[in-house]
Amino acid sequence: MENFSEWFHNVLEEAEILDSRYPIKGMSVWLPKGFKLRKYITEELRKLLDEEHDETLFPLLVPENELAKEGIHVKGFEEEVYWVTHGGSKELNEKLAIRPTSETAIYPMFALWIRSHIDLPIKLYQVVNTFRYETKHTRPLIRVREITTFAEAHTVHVTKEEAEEQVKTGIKIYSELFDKLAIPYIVSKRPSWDKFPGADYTMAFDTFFPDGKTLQIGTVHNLGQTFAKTFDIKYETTESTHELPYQTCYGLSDRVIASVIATHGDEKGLVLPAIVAPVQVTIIPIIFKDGQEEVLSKVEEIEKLIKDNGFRVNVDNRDIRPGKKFYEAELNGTPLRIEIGPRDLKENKIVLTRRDTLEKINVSLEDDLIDIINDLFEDMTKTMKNKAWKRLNGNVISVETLLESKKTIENGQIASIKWCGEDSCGEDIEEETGLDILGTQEKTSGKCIYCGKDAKYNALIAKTY
Ligand code: PR8
Repeated sequence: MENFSEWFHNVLEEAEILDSRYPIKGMSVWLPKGFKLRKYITEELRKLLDEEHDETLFPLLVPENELAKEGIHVKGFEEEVYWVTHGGSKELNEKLAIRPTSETAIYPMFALWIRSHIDLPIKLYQVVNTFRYETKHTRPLIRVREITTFAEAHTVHVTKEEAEEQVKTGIKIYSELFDKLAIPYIVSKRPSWDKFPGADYTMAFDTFFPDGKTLQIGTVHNLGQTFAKTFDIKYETTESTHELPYQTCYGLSDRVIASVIATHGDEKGLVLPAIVAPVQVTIIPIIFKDGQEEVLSKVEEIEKLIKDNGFRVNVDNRDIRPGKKFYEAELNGTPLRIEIGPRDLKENKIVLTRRDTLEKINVSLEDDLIDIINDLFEDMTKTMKNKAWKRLNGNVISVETLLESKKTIENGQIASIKWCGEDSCGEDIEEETGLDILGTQEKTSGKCIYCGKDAKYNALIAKTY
């Protein structure tokens, strides 16, 4: 892929995922095919969250005084908030913020709901749209002003340890989702200057795009007691004292969909993991004058068999050349294509083509087609996952000097350095290289590559979106 950015825009348009010509910058229209992909991805997320969270829905608008309550939080979002100032021609008494995220909508309600320790823990989530007036260059799905798929979870706990545990659970849930989608990721702790406004600390997932840039695709924040203090959330203990609980929140966005597209796609278009593909199998009848009836009845029989086994299948019986149908199935990323023609039927077989490798597989009509499809889907996801992880792992390079790290990043790779962990040193590194410290991972020995003090962490440096 020579020019990733161009490829990405083209594939969104040609595979009819989004129409980004909507006349407001940073906002696009989900087209039916894209909407289905989005639906199946969010369904997978919901399945994972529903195991221990309840889904809710809070209002889009937040009163100015609630938004303004948490000083650090509001400062972080100050420049990104859209405001509703009028109802018709009447100026509102109090401005209403359009949620950039929902802490300030949800936590005043937590203060009303939480009375006693028996009300805890609370684990809620919602999948909504949020709005951020992003000043950086916007890109469909990657940096948008209307985040259409903002999946945010909010939890409240009695103890600090429970909140710590919940951070780990959030990381586990997101890892499971990304594994299902065959998206590779790096989990790291964001440096303090890059954490979520108001959080104690932020754990982040980054993936690696084909153009050598990393994209933050999910974050898990430990909020400590900061928001509880601000919003006066208190519970009564067994000893009848009143205490502040501990909170976490974590979120994903349209970027997950962008990552599925960017990670697996190729020059022919989308390549989708079967689990989220809008159409999983497309059957293409190859019609000649002879043997038409046999072909059509076999097509019908196989379509029914596949459908009855719970797969999303379509028959492409449009009156156009088979070549055009193949081209479209490839562009749409349909995992499996089945051609059924008179010659193959005479030989008692059909031909399957898997989208990831474009390998053709002859299948005898005596074989168990459903078993074969299940095995193929599993193998395809595994192959896609291995390929993507290999690319990520192969591009994380340990370096000893800042100059080397600069070169690594110029090469479209991620540099791993030893770092003392001190804010001032980190900020100097960023300033000198013009690059971002993504985050830190496990403790390490040796010396900081910049200041020479004892190194505390491995830090990753990358070009980010
Ligand atoms: C929170 N509160 O809000 P976060 N376009 C697309 N995706 C985006 C954009 C954007 N402009 N901005 C952020 N994201 C917390 C957690 C409730 C949930 C994505 O956290 O500000 C990023 O992938 O870190 C980010 O990880 C996620 O939204 C959550 O946003």
